[in-house]
Amino acid sequence: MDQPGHRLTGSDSIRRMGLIERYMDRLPFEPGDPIVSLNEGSTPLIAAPRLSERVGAEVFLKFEGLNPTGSFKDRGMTCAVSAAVRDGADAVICASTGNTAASLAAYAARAGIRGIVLVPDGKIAAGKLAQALMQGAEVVALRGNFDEALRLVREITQVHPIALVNSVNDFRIAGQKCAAFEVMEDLDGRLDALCIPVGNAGNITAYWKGFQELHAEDPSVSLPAMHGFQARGANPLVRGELVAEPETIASAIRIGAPARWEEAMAAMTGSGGTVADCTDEEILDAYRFLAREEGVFCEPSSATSVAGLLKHGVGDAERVVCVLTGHGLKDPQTALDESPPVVPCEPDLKALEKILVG
Ligand code: AN7
Repeated sequence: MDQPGHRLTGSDSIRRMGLIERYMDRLPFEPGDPIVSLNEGSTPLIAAPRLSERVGAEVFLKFEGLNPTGSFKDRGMTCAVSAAVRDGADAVICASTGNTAASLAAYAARAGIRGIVLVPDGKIAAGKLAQALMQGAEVVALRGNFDEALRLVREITQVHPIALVNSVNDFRIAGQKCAAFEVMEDLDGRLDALCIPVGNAGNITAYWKGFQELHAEDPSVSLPAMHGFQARGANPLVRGELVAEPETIASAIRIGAPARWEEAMAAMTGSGGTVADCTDEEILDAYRFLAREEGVFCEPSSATSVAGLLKHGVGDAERVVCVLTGHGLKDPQTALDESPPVVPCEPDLKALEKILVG
């Protein structure tokens, strides 16, 4: 557009761009492809001064809760749904602990195609269920866990023409790797360690892929150590064996059979990182700490990256990024359960003064 006033320059235009448009030269898309986007990505990297003080390193939070549906899943979903539309699909499906379901629902709505999600009955946070339903997905509540849901969607997509958009789909990984590009752009290519929650192990796989790509092109860009953290009750990578009945308050990562197992382990060992776990109590402590001390409200599963950093450390890393994968509003019930009660007050000044100043 040549109209005056409609010209955007520099970072202004980047913020208005969706992920595929911003990184098209690094993604399996061509100009002219149909793009299904909600302007995802370009999330802020927020300095965390109190956390930095506690761990004795410079720590930043990659707040993925600020994506369009409130989680990092939107990065992979813009790619997976765009590719499905390019291939002529008229339906997409996923198994989900909640966030993938919410994201699929939004992108399927945007694309005008059928969206179907299988979620573990009673085990997904209220905000995620509300999103999936409100955005018109067909929500199937499975009497089983995520791992069983993933097995079923793999099976049904073998025999019916429905596109599978779980992170077993490589377009998901391609989209999610772009978060690594953003981090390195914001930090001028210097980062020692990345802390990240691990569930189905797609995201850690994607970040590692992104970091490796940048480093291969320009060896002066750091290859950070990848530290993956799981919940104690859903810690197959820590135990080295499947967990048949995973259980944790961090419902997003209540997964016992991660699909990207080998790639995630390769990321952690190949980068000189670690895999370790945190108890639900430690995760909730980090969740409250982030909200109250840093002013950043993420969902419990996301706080696992910080819980892991606080518990296990990251060696002598000087500069650390913790990925906060989803927004706190996803799970209002846990927030209410973990907070003090409201203070009731009659509508008069004396009553209010009594409460506030004693
Ligand atoms: C907030 O939505 O698996 O290791 O079905 O929602 O890439 O699986 C969610 C995963 C971390 C783990 N934090 O990422 C799903 C789903 C949040 C998440 C993870 C998830 P992966």
